[in-house]
Amino acid sequence: MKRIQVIDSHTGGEPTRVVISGGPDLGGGSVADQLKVFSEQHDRFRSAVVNEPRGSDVLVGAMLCPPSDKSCVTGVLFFNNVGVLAMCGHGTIGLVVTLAHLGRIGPGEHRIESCVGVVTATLHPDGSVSVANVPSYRKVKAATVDVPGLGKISGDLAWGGNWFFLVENHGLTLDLKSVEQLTDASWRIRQAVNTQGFPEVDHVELFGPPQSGGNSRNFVLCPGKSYDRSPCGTGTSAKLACLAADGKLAEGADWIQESILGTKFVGSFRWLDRAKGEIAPLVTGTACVNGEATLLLDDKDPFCWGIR
Ligand code: PYC
Repeated sequence: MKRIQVIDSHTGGEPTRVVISGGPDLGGGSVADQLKVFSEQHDRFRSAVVNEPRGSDVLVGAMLCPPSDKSCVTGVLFFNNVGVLAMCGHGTIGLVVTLAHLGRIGPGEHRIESCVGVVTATLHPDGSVSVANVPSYRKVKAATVDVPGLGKISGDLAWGGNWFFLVENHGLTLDLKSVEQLTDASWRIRQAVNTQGFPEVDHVELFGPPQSGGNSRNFVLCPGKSYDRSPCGTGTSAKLACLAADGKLAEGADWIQESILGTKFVGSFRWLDRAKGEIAPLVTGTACVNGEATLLLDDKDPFCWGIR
């Protein structure tokens, strides 16, 4: 019987399950090296932690691992119902609140090594967390793809720690009643984008008018076909890169991104390289710890390694 200690939290409604102990030995090295070993050799562990019957399609896992950069408080690997994630903004906020809950960190700045670089998270005295995310940029402006059932759809391709296709003009209403339709449309868009020149896109982000006092509302479809209940930290970073490139948001000004639930992240950016359109995004949000558990992995359980 294997025992895995986890702490659950949610960030604006989007869950994170942090693996505190009991994970596989990944052999050290950089977090990118460890992620490779994790994804190539321990995929059933990923599934056991986040998939049914212990988890659900929407759960994001975050496993603590040793950082190669010793200035970091920890390394972290992110994963979901279908595989590994390069970076996760809501998950980083959940991780920081979890480490504070465990008494491992207090208010202040904490460096965290992800597989795509070191991010700096600030735990504020009020419990909110700001994540200085990896450099973000727009790769393609207004790419048009032909989407079966939807026609021609135009969107921007941007990196914010994951690859996003960001769409403004989709003709859909961003509310919870429309989640099935939004999921179907976003999935079709992703398939079209992937087969029409942009195979790297893993997330689709639809935008609409704000409904809860923010600047904009989004719907974000994740690689495993679940939607992000939070405004998506990496998606907000990609959005900031597009706003910066279009001159629609000034350096240092706040952008309040609402999720499909109406929960909010506050984003802003600093230019890293204006000529290349590269920004340093800062995303602030809150998370609540809502569970402490020991997962039991018993090989006699027919669904020990999750339903996949
Ligand atoms: O917050 O970056 C994020 C994220 C990615 C996938 C789900 N949430």
